[in-house]
Amino acid sequence: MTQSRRDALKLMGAAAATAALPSTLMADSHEAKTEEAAAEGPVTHEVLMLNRHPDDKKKREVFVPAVLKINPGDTVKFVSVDKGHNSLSTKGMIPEGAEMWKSKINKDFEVTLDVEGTYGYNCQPHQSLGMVGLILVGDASVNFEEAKGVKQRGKAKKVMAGLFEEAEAMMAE
Ligand SMILES: [Cu+2]
Repeated sequence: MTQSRRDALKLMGAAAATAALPSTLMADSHEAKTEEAAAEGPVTHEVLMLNRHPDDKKKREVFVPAVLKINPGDTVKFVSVDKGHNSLSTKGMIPEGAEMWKSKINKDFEVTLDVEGTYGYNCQPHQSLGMVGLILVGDASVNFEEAKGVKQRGKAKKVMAGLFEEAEAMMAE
């Protein structure tokens, strides 16, 4: 073997070791997080129904947070902070075997999500104004592309596209 080839192999080995390191660490921390969550048991996450986004007053009629990542068996509580809103699952945007939901306007509402996948929902009076949200339950990839392909109305088209981008980033973490 020539010296330069040996050096090249050494470099490749070093590169491979470096590349392997962060993903190993990530897998470990992810595992630890999952175990921790499992040990805690199911939890309830709040999604606020608001007339204006607290960080951006220009954003009107919003769910906060609009993208939520939870474990299967967790509960999502939609909190009726401002009047005139509700939450209902969007047709074609929940995984197979999951149940649709629809809450009453001006009422808090809880839904427990046991089936893994991506869930899209909206506020009935404000859907076309872009009041929509996403919940990622466990392995959200199950129906992610299918949910992403569902046609959105009015302003929801742009908002939902942004939420899917956010969700993709969260899933890559
Ligand atoms: Cu609304």
